[in-house]
Amino acid sequence: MNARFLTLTLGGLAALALVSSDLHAQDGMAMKDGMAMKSCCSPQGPQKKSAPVAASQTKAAQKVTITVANGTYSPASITVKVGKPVELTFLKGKNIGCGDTVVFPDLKITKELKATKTVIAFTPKKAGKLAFTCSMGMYEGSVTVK
Ligand SMILES: [Cu+2]
Repeated sequence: MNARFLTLTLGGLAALALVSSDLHAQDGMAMKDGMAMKSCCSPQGPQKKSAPVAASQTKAAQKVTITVANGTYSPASITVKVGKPVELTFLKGKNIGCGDTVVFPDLKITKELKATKTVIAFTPKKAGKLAFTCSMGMYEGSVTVK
């Protein structure tokens, strides 16, 4: 009798374990879907190509403020002059997703954006194009150095 009871109990536990692992799998799926919805890298429609914005020149630096929202940088394309300090101020907009980290691969700069504003400063040493992206490398903006 006891052995039979034990077998039944074990069977019950195994069934429970199966049910609960099923539930976990579903939880995982649901979470993944939720993240995909929020991800800046999920399709958001075509990214608008806007004209490059020239940095505003002060004596000490050349400055641009960039807002990150809904999978895009505004402006996404910036022009600066070579050899003069650049100050890019990043602001967090809506639906920022993984855009809350800005990466400049060529400059080896990775910065998590603060709630208020985040300044990324560097001095371009040569003409060319410096890309910047979200943490997953999919949102893209660029600084053209002339
Ligand atoms: Cu991304």
